[in-house]
Parts: sequence; C-alpha cells; structure tokens
Amino acid sequence: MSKPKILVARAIFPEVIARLEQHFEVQANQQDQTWSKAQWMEYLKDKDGVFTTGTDRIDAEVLAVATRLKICANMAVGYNNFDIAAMTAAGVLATNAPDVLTETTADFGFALLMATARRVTESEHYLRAGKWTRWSYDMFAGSDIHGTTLGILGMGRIGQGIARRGAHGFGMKVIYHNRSRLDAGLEAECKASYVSKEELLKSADHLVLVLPYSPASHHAIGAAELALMKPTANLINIARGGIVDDAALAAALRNKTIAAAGLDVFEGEPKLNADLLTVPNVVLTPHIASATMPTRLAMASLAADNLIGFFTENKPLTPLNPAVLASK
Ligand code: 8YV
Repeated sequence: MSKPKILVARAIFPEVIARLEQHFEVQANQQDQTWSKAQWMEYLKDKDGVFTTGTDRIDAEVLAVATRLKICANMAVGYNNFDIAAMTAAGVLATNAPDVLTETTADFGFALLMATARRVTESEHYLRAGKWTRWSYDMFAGSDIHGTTLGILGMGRIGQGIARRGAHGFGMKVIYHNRSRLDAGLEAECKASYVSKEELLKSADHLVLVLPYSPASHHAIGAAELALMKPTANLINIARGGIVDDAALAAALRNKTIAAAGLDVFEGEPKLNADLLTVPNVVLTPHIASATMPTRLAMASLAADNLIGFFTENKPLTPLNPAVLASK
C-alpha cells in the first residue's frame, strides 16, 4: 500500500521530518520558503494530511482544491488559522498542540509582565545609547509586581499558569474573567477570584490577556476598555493579535491612559502598527512566548503524533472537531 502524502508547511526539526518519513511520503519545506497562496493550494492538491504552523491558513477556498485532505495538524495551541466549520463540513480533521507549551508560555507571560512593569528594555536602550551619566532617584522608576493585583482575561491552562506564578511566587492578589468560571478546586489552587470584565479592567494593576482569538474576542480591548483601566496599570498580550485594538492602545500609551504595555502578538503581524514603534512605554517581542527549544520540539512532536495516530489507528491525540472521526 502506498504511504499517505503529507505536506509540512514550514521548516521544522529534522528529527520530526525523519519521523514523519517513516510513515508518510513527505513534502517538506526545510528551506523555509514563503509560499504564495497559489503554491500552497497547488501543494495541498494531492496531500492526505498537512502539518501547519499558526500562520498557515486552512479555509473553504483551500479545502475546495485540497480534495484528498483528511487532517490538518497545527503546531500551535491557538487555531484561528483554521476555519473549523469549513473543515468539519469538508470532513477534514483539525488538531492543535495544547498542554506541552503551557508552562513555557506562562513563564514568558511573566517575563513580559516584569520587563514591562520594571521598564527593562526601555532602560537598556537608554544605557546602550550612552545616555546614562548619573543616578537619579526616579530614573526608570516602574511599578511593583509583588503584592499588587494581577488580572487575567482568559483563564485556560496558560492563564492558570500565570495565576499560580503571581499568587504563589509574588504574593499577588489574582482576579480573572473568563467565558466560564473555574471550579472551586482550581480557583483555590490558583488563588484566583472570578470577577466581571468591567471589574477586572478597573482593578488590575497588571492585566494579562490569554484568551483565544475569535470574532467574539476581536478588539476585546479597545479604547473604551483601556479608559476603564487604572492610569498606573500595565497591559500584557501573549494571546493573539486582534484581541487588542493596537491603534487605540498606541494612543492610550502615548496619552498615559495606562502606564505601559508588553506585547508579544500584534494585529496583522509580522507588520506592526507604526505608532507602537514610536511610543517608549511598550515592550515589543516577535511572538516568542512558546519559544524554547524543548517546548518547540514538544509542539512539533505532538503535531506529528497527531498525524501518525490518525493515519495508523484513526486516533489523533488532540482533535478539535472529533465529530469528523465519528462520521468516518
Ligand atoms: C506558536 C502560538 O509559536 O501555540 C500558539 O498558539 O501562538 C505559538 O506558540 C505559533 O503559533 C507557531 O505555530
């Protein structure tokens, strides 16, 4: 029997490609070329499965030509690059890569929070520019982290990881808002109290966004929400671009509606709202929250395991639309 054909959209760990090659006929992209949409669709035409990263889009237009496609395995926990409804309608399974990145991403959320609150990058730029000539009492004075109120919008696994770090490590008071409230046991573990979104915005000294992107969360933080926040507050986004209205945020940072922001994700990334590049009170990183080599390998391996599990036993590990499996 011939092996199923798999497309790997981006360069990934050679050992993961080698593992996939044991099971599949693999078209890899180890040169990490940027494919046009036409190339993407052309390459998908004869494929049974695809290994995607968070920027490789699967939608109705792609599915219309990828008629042999049975599974798309995303090397990301977020899956807003997938049109799940269109995939389900086409009988195509979607899988993501949850859990393996939780602690690494929560670590980074905290790193960005601390860098933002304590003005780490802004002060480093000052030093590198040769501007540091003498000490002064208020030089790069930032905001405290210990003992302050940590707000978390979106309380999934990563949100809980951030809550634990804040409550147990820094003695922070943790409040959160989420579509659904955590059970009492988890709330106690995270030492987190459920509040309304308005209360969260008004009370947080540091507000971390960790919710998934969907049309419902588009611009969940815009001018009106920023206006509710404390002028001393810091906003951290490690979730997805588009959850924050970046133009409104740049204006709020410039006008000191809030104190500072730390952003790992942007609307329309890798392009950035030009205003964000000119305000000093923002820490900017290029979507690296899950970027440690062990975690990236675990994410890639889980995506590969989903492909192998699906084709060998009809048992992917982390399906997003399992109804597709039942209907086979
Ligand atoms: C990935 C992410 O780096 O997992 C996610 O949802 O945003 C990141 O960890 C990126 O999407 C690569 O696939």
